[in-house]
Amino acid sequence: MDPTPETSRAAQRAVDAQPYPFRFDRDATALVIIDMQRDFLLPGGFGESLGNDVSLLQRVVGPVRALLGAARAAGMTIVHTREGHRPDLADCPPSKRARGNPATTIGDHGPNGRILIRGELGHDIVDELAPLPGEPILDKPGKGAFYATDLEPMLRHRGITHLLVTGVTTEVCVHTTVREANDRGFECLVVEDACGSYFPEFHEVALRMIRAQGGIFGWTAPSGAVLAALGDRPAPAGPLSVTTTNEV
Ligand code: C5J
Repeated sequence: MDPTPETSRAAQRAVDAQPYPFRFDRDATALVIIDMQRDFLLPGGFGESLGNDVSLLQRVVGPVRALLGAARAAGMTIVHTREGHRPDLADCPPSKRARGNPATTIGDHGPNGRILIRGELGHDIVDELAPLPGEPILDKPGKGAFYATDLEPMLRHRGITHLLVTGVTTEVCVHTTVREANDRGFECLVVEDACGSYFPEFHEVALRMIRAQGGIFGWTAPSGAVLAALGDRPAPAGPLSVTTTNEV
């Protein structure tokens, strides 16, 4: 007999993921959207100041938007993060400002205001993914969303155990956050096409690193598979067929 009570059975979902199906309870899962800020996605911001082609990140907006709509429709917890610093830069390590010796750096003036500074236009999330009232916006000074923030108690208070992780960039803030979450016991699925990098090869390898060794940091799946799982139909009762390989 299936031991899961009928009330929670309705929330059970399974994603066709790698390295094996990712099972989660919609009510105990948060959609985490990492740093979809103008400063990373649009010209004139932090990403471009480091010499990157920011247009490469635009393709992430559509899949994240679809997931955001599905998560809202399902009443799930949604957390938006923003990387940035206080206007007085007191929380910005001097090493971070100097890194790469850019012509313009954190705190300098750009077309969207001071680069990577809280309250400036460039620091905010792109219009297409604007948070709704009630969706927490987490300002973080580092790459990881758990470092020097209240993300962990925010998730624990809501009974969140599983994360669907999206955003930019795959190998920097997404990866750091997933590693931090993994060490705290959260189960993470990284949505492949809802993450992006200025370096497509880094994106691919970063995803492989997450799901290698039987899912050393978590799972990966395309947004289509996640969207299919977020709908109204619960996962079938009983174990899913699980074949774990070391293929990445
Ligand atoms: C970077 C981020 N790449 N959000 N930040 O510096 O990944």
